Amino acid sequence: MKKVALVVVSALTTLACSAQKKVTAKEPVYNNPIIKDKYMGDPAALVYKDSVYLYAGHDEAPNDFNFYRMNEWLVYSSADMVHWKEHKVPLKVSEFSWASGDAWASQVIERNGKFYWYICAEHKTIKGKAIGVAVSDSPLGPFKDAVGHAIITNDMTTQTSITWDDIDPTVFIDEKGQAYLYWGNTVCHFIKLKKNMVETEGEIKVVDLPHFTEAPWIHKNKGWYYLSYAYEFPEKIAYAMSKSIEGPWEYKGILNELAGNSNTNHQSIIEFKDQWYFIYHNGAIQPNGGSFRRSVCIDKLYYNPDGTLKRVIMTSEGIQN
Ligand code: FUB
Repeated sequence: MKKVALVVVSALTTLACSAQKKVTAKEPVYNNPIIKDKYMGDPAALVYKDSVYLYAGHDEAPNDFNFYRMNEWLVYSSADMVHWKEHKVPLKVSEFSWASGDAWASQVIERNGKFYWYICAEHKTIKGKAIGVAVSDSPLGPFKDAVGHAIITNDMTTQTSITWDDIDPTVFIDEKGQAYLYWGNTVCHFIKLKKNMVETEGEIKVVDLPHFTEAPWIHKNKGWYYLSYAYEFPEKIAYAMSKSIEGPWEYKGILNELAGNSNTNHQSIIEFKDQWYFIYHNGAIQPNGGSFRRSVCIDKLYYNPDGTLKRVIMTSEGIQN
């Protein structure tokens, strides 16, 4: 009898232990890409009040179509960088009467309670890409064309003969209240914006950056300006630093390596609740993801004590709670 009782007790102990193991084993959570039911590229994030708003171009190319098909931009919001809420489509290329298509890279910025959305699209009558601006009273839109015409067109920039050098706008307002528009492909341009945010001021200037392809993004931390950009093609992300937004910029090196399964990478850099984030796209969603069916990912960004940036570590886990 005693022997039977011993066997039963030992079997029960083994069972209890394995049950305990099952309870404590943690399932991995893969938060990258952050949105898995839709393709999108060119993430541009805006921190406003207690939320982050993420704007991206909707990649609508069918699986057998190997170029961009993009007619609208999307917006998502989050209060913790982990859970993202999709909102109604806030802006379509058709809003711009001067544009014929291509909802390429863009950025939204807030000034005096209004939200200005700088976009690039193909121009109907001036051959090539152009930059326009839409405005709204809410970060979620609806956005309306602010001026009825493009503010930068291909005929204004003559450094290269390509017709797609006027793309990828990014805007930054410095501490004196001066707004700057940076943009470009092959050549990186910038110009001042008037306080009304819809008119340019002065002349277009050029920044010389090694292997500049496109996707400039400006951010500032502890007295340093950072100009990150897509480097070479297929694209890595590199960056330069300066004490002034007008330069001179000192090249600092590669910030992010090639993004998986996508020849573009396109970053956005923000600080939210005391943490810096690097937001980018890749072609991770299988089986049909790729350069024209992209997905947005987020990983943390860290600084070295001298202000330079640590190389981004792209992860599947992304941002965890
Ligand atoms: O999304 C179309 C183009 O691809 C963007 O304008 C570039 O930055 C690249 O990501």
